[in-house]
Amino acid sequence: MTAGTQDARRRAFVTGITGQDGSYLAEMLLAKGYEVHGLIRRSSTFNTSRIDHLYRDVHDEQSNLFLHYGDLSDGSRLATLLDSIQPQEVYNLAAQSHVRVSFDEPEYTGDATGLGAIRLLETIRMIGLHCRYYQASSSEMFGATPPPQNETTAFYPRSPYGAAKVYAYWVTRNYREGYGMFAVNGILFNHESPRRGETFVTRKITRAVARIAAGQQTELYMGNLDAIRDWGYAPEYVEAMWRMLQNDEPSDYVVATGTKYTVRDFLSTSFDRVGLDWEKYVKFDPRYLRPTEVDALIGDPSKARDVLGWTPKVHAPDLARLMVDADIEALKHEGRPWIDTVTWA
Ligand code: NAP
Ligand code: G4F
Repeated sequence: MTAGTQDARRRAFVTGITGQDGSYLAEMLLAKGYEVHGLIRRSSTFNTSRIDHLYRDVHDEQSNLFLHYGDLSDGSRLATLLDSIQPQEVYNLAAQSHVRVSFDEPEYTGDATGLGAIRLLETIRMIGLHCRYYQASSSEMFGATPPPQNETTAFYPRSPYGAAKVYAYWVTRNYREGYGMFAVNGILFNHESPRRGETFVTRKITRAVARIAAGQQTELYMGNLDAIRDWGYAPEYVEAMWRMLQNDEPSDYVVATGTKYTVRDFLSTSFDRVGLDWEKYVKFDPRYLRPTEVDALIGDPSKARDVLGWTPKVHAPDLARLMVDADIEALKHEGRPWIDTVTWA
């Protein structure tokens, strides 16, 4: 079957499909019977380890996942792809998503994370595509504004990444209000999983805990342990993204657990899981500090609960434990592919 065949399956186009959220979203959409098209970057090494378990050869009649080379910096490629695929749902998850890295690569972050959104929106408008558009907005946009944060809280970004996400947020609203597009912002607070990138703080911790417990590492260098975050479980958060696009009206939603946990708390729970005292292993390294820090993010997800019927089940302590367990399991498979299993409703 070729891409975009005329059968009744709904078609979704997902940018960032090789990332944490993209992999769970693709998995969930496939479980719901969608035909999924993902944008992947050409790389000299394989970059699809999070979705390899979903992929079937394109010559397979049952294939319903299609991958296309492209980049959010390449507007003409986005136009060609969207015009040929004609998806009913577009999820823009691609971004240079690392806050610390955005201080090193501010211009590129603005291009991919900010301008990438307008390239997609303008393509959709220009080719007259009738689709629903999801923008991966972020609690990082609230930055220095104190918690709790909800849909009406003022933005005060504290990084080039946060500023780029504010731009993408506003162009999404502008295309909704100006052109009547079904375009929504999911303002997601930090969400984590065994598929989280290894340099984000939770995964850095749980991976180190597994390696220390196995005698493969002796210390862990960290930055600011006082930061407060509202950490949830990524598979639950991609369900919220999908619900936003199924609702009758387009709107913007905060997705969060409403609970707070410090980096220090996450360290303590993670080391406790293997019976170790974190203070014996963790050392400070200023290179992990940021020029401007976001001290506290705690979301108020009332609107997502009331309008979308979405509620989180996994909270930070359980999340830390499940990620430690997964990293211990992954260590046993080191050098061979391993992926966590999720049961979809
Ligand atoms: P992630 O794991 O870092 O994945 C980012 C994805 O974007 C990867 O597939 C990456 O491709 C792709 N990408 C990066 N630059 C690109 C470009 N120029 N063109 C095309 N693709 C590009 O991020 P995530 O945690 O899944 O987050 C998904 C989205 O939600 C991101 O936009 C992020 O900023 C946002 N968000 C995340 C959180 C969170 O806590 N996870 C919270 C709020 C918002 P490669 O695999 O080739 O690098
Ligand atoms: O895990 P982090 O790097 O995530 P951060 O900066 O909160 O950003 C993540 O969440 C955003 C949503 O709010 C997303 F939009 C964004 O794409 C990304 O997914 O850092 C969390 C906290 C920070 O306060 C940081 O300073 O942990 C602190 N931290 C302390 N030591 C560290 C470290 N962070 C990292 N990455 N590495 C450390 O060694």
